[in-house]
Amino acid sequence: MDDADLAASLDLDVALRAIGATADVDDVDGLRRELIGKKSRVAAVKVGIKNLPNDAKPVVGAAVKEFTTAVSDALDSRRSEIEREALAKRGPAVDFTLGTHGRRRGHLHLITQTQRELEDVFVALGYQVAEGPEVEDDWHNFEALNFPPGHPARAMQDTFYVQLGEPEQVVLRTHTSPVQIRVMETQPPPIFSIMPGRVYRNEAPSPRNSSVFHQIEGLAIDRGITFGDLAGTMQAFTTAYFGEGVRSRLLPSYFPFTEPSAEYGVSCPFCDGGGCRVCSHTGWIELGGAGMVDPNVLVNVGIDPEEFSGFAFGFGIERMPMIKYGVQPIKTFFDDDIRFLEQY
Ligand code: FA5
Repeated sequence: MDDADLAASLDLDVALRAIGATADVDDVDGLRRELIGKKSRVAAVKVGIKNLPNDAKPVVGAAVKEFTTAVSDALDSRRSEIEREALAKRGPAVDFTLGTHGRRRGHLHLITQTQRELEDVFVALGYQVAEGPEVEDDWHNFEALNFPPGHPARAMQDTFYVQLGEPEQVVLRTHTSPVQIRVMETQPPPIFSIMPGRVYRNEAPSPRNSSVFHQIEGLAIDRGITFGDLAGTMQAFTTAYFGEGVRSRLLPSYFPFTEPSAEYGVSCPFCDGGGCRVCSHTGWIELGGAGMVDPNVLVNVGIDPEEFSGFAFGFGIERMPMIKYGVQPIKTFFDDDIRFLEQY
């Protein structure tokens, strides 16, 4: 058989029937090698073209091209067809997308939401957020804060002791003020930090008090910080959190680690200071403590009180949504009742 006969022997119909009869992708790949591979008949014809008379070359070349293209296209589409059939046999596709699909989405707990709102207000004023441990030593929770052993002010914060080391030396922190000490011990002034977190007190639960609750502490230390800066910061916070028209006030108070010390309160947002049940008819709501950092505390952490001064404040986080949304008693936050939690 010469090359022209060979070209004529490239029977496309036979090839297409064979392709149509394949059962799986291995059959298709095998047939591809057989029909248009290196050792196929069409490959031999292609090699022989150069020996043909000139007038036969384009005719045979075109026949080879037509055969190769048609067979290759038919093999491709048969292969896709087999793959589609195999996929269809596997049954419906499994949807791995994590979606809600009719289930209700959860959200952050009201206390976490409040903590983040408070953080946002102070971060916008230029404060950084710091954290400290909930299991604390006596130095950070009390002594460095000017509560020496036996000091009567320790009784202001009934303490849970942890049985570790020397007796009564490891406590569940009773306030977030020990984080002030930790920040000042590790960072030189200027310091503008807030310190939110969970605290513990060994006290009987009441509508307003819980043995586990949250506080947010603030600390500003720099040259020339005055009580006026504290008052201005408290008012800026009050307006940012409670809105225009709510006033703040600082009344004389006592904390061992601030001098002078103040009680921070806001005019009742419900009665605009006129007196109502929420504010016990006083027109004011007490939110926390504040004051100028006592020079002894600065000395305890190695900051020169002749050069630097500062203020600190600390308020209860639960008190904020209790006022804003009228939540009572405080234990409502921790009952895990979804009907309460999903409202906020
Ligand atoms: C302190 O804890 C001081 N460390 C605050 C402070 C910081 C003063 C910096 C000066 C400078 P006090 O014990 O008053 O202070 O608590 C502060 C606030 O925490 C209270 O005003 C109240 O809002 C909240 N709080 C206190 N005890 C409880 C409790 N058992 N349950 C819920 N909230 C409480």
